[in-house]
Amino acid sequence: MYFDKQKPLDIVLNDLFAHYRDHVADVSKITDALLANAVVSSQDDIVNDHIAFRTLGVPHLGIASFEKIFLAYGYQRRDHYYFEAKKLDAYWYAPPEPHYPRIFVSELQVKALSAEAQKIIQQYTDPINSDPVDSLALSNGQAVADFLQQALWPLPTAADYQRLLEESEYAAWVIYNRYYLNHYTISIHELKDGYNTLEEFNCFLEGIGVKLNTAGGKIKTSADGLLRQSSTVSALYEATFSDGRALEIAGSYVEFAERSPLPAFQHLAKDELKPEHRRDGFETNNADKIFESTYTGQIKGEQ
Ligand code: OOG
Ligand code: NI
Repeated sequence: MYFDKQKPLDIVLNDLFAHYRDHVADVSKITDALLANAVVSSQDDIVNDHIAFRTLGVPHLGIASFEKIFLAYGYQRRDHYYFEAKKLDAYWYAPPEPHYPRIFVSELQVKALSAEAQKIIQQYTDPINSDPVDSLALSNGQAVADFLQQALWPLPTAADYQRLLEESEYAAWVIYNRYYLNHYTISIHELKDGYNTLEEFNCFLEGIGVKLNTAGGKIKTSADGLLRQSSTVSALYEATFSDGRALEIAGSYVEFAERSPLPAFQHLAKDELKPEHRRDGFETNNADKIFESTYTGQIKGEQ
């Protein structure tokens, strides 16, 4: 996907994507259908709008720790978002060069959870008494890629996972899935006619049997109307817990974003439009619903 074998950022992004594609069946299913319909001629033709990660807001972890990796690679922190009901904070990061994806990183406000849920999380994270990113050689792309697949805390018990799930689906997701890539995002507006609106693309996705997140409607639209997003719902994966019990739990999903030209550039012809002419950033109300792509209600279709 990213080709400069010398650059740590390229190594990290390629490795994250390789693990994600191996794990999330919808990734290849969608790429293969786009290839079969001659919408793209390889995975590399698909523009990755952004990738996303989830973190726990406890000492030495959370956004303040995680962001160091991507700040070192030239990413810049931009807007803050707050999700009151979900007890989450997030920032997005602008890439060092336009061909790299934006990054969206969220963090659970652990202190806002019940004492019991806080205790469960702390039981796993308390032994971490220094920032794990600080001991990483960030110039070594493979070391960072390996770090992002590594467990920083012990595997939870099934009972702890289930207790967290009752109170915060996000907390349960992170305690098991850790820093795994939460989603990559196909830039819909970059595709050819017939596929480059979310209405058309969602119709194509449902035609190949992909299940979409319906929270807030299948298409989530920003207040200015210029950022529209849809996403799949996570599949269920059999996960084995530290007590040997197995449960079906949520993993990662795929997102689709359509960014329209900003008012000042709406007169430009299609072939004159560059990424910088389009709506940038994220939208709290869209994101709030996209988080639910890993929620039990969406996965089981209860809504
Ligand atoms: C992130 C949800 C928000 C977006 O593009 O607004 C998001 C998550 O599920 O962790 O991806
Ligand atoms: Ni996203």
